[in-house]
Amino acid sequence: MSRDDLARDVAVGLGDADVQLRDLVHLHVDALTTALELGAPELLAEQVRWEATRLRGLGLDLEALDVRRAVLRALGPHLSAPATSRVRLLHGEVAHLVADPVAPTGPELPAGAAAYLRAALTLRRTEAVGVVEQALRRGASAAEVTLGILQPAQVEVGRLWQAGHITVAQEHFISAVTQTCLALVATSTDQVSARATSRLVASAVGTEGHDLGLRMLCELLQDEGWETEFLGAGVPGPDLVSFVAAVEPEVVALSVTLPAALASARETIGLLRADPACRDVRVLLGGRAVDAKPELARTLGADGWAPGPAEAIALCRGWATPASPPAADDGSRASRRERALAELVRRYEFEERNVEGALELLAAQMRLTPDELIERLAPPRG
Ligand code: B12
Repeated sequence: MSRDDLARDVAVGLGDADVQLRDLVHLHVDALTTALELGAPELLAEQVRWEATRLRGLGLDLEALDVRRAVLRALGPHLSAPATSRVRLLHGEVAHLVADPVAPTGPELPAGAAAYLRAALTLRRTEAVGVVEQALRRGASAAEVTLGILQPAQVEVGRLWQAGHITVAQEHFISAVTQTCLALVATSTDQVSARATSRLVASAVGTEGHDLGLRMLCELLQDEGWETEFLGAGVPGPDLVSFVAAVEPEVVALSVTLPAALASARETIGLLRADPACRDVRVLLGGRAVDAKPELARTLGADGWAPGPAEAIALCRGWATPASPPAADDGSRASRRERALAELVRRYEFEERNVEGALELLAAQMRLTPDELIERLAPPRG
């Protein structure tokens, strides 16, 4: 039985053949099969919590439990007795995990995020982008803009869609505005990463379409002095592997939001491990689907998991290639004196044979000690 046929049967069994409900059943079946395959009931529990709100958002008089029952009814004739028992057992574990399937209420958004979202929801794009521009002008860091304005706004957009208050079209509009704002953030982080010594390649895996969170992570790593190559979604596994082999990053960051893409994560990591050119690369896994059960990162073959940029940055620091130490005598007193003398010749056109005396003379005229003048002419290299 195909996934589509099953979704249709379940939707009909629930008395509603609505397309959106079929999407919900697709997600349910994906979470169910992945939870069984990976022994991770947490994945289905997360889906069931989400369904409670989504069903209300769709205005349907159904409980998440109705969906579980309908799925089991539709699957029944196609499953062996042991397989049916496994699904029943899984449902039991899920019921235990989902203690409180109550719809989340909207969080109190930080002021910047609220202003940004208000503007974006009412299609005032310039005003929304202006909120971010202004924050950057006032000296806000990439992390403050990304995690304090854009991320909370995006999460709230998801909640509004799930609850049926906004449409997919509105969500797309706002996400596009957020992409524009991330490009603004990038103009500041690019300057920092110009001195990078470590690289990270980032990609969403398989059919995963969510890549905004990963892009945010990349911007924040850039701001930490990493060079990041953000590939987004839809990169075939073999293409990612050859890219990684050519670029030779220290870390590959893979993002998974939907449980259905976890299998692709395992596949992609397997492909990376199988290529001798990628053997030393560390694989970092993250995203909502992994957050539901972080141990999955190891099960799927990754070297680590992080729930967000701060933890990811800490992990990546341990995997970074240390910056090469400055030339042995670069910071020494003698070499700085040499550089200062060369500056005097270049800037003030002193003759080389007189330059030692010129240093003393100039220092006295400027009411500085010779060492202070050297400090000015040849500051320590950072
Ligand atoms: C924008 C959006 C989309 C856009 C994505 C655009 C893009 N280019 O990313 C589009 C339109 C493609 C989309 C489609 C769908 N979406 Co959507 N989407 C969202 C939304 C509203 C915002 C995503 C976002 O920007 N989040 C903000 C970022 C900052 O958060 P984040 O992704 O979690 O990332 C952070 C961490 O997780 C972590 N992280 C992420 N990746 C990685 C990787 C590594 C290595 C590390 C260390 C850390 C890390 O760091 C990030 C920064 O802090 C979310 C709501 C939400 N709560 O996120 C729903 C949401 C994820 N979508 C959802 C759904 C259901 C869908 C669809 C199935 C809907 C449909 N029927 O079409 C499709 C699936 C498409 C697909 N094949 O993937 C649900 C998922 C529910 C579930 N059961 O999991 C959500 C939660 C909405 C909701 N509240 O119901 N979506």
